[in-house]
Amino acid sequence: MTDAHVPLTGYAVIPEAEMTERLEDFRALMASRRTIRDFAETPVPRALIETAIRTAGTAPSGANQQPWHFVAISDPATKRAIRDAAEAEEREFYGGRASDEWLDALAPLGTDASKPFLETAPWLIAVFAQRTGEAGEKHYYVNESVGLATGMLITALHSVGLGTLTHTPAPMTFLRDICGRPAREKPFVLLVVGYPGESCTVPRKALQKKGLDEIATILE
Ligand code: IYR
Repeated sequence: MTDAHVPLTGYAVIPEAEMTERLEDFRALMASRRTIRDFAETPVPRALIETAIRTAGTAPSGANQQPWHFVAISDPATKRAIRDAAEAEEREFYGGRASDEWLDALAPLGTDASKPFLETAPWLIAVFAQRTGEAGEKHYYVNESVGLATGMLITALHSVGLGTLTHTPAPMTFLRDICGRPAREKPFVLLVVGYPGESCTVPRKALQKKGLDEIATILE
């Protein structure tokens, strides 16, 4: 062991029977996650958002460079500005920029250019991917790393019963200006966070998840 390494701590072997039970519980918890587009105005404490972001910050990343930045927004004026800019982009997207093939793929979701949830939901979390570090150093595997952190953020929020929408208005450059982030950061995703609205529905299609046989090959 060199100075650069320390012993692994906090690792405990779990008996196999308990692994089976815990993993099945976790699978069921995650299988109950739905992407929602109708949010209640009910406030969500800032401390919960902060802990969820700290969880995301534990994600693995290329060379441990942690090439992410999260901007959590509850300020109504900023949410309003984001909604205005996102809806302007979406009007162009649905009004001609998207191919017919793309619109056909989206049809089962029933989405359109109207995004009221960007104001209704108590929190928006803009996730930024840092192509380079503060000193200009190159970051590696940026999209993979930020994708992993975002997955962990969604998982953390879901684990306490908070709903999310993974929203990707395209292009999202307006997020950088509104959030005051530097040019080396690329908007990665806008996560909408809160409790589901009372009459929240989800597309039937969203319930169809591929089975293990379709998503996995086991070479034993
Ligand atoms: N950004 C648009 C379109 C959209 C694209 C995909 I891919 C989706 O899974 C859902 C929507 C919108 O937010 O409406």
